[in-house]
Amino acid sequence: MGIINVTPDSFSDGGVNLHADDAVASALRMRDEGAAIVDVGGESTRPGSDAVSIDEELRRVLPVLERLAGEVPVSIDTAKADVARRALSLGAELVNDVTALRADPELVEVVAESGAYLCLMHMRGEPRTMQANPRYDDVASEVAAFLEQRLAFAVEHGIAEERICLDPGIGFGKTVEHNFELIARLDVLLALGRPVLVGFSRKSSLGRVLGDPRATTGPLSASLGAAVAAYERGATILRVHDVKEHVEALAVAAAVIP
Ligand code: 7PJ
Repeated sequence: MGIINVTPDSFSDGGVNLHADDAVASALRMRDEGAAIVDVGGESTRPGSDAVSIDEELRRVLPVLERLAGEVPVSIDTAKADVARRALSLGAELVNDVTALRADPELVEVVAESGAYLCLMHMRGEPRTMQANPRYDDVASEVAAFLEQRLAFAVEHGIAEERICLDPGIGFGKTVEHNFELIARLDVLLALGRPVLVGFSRKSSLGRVLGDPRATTGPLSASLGAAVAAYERGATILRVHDVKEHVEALAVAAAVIP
């Protein structure tokens, strides 16, 4: 899954795809490099970020979605029912909601009626404050219990279980140690019986593990290490910025992993 942030302030690629022309070109390049889907988002959810209005989010993503329709499978990264509805009508196939259907009570119905795929992600707290001292007794079982509950909620509201993938939410209300433990213990999430998506690309925990305690991003080399480790532990969807390099690294990992 290639990442297209149509935002001025994303932590890792803020501004590069803010103009529709650039976002479309990036998405088509990612497709050509081997991405199975591109995840288009108009609201930054990095730590400390503020929400954007529906109008602003639509203004950012709709021109991009219009031009990607029929060109590449699209995921819409939004927590808003109105944005998802418009995106799905333009052909988006998956709704990536980092709030796991908690922010907008209408989103569950929009997804259920459309028959779209859905990604449910774990987040502790909200983006503005989530990195302030997150604590868990057992991060893997707490994240799994949350995702199990959100999966049940989605299914109760008419979304087919076969259409749902689960995501530990790397960096969303977690310390460096929590993020790595979640990958080490990915089997706890896989036990829920759904595909697992991991998004570690360029995240600050990678830079911190490499020795910079104030890192706000991580390098490509470290992103590739995290993606291969997650894949080896059973993740089947990797959300990444650098598609070509990840496709190559994962192709090699796939050649040695049964
Ligand atoms: C994630 C995400 C993630 C899912 C972001 C960034 C930070 N959606 N949206 N999983 N991270 N499903 O662009 O890397 O880890 S925002």
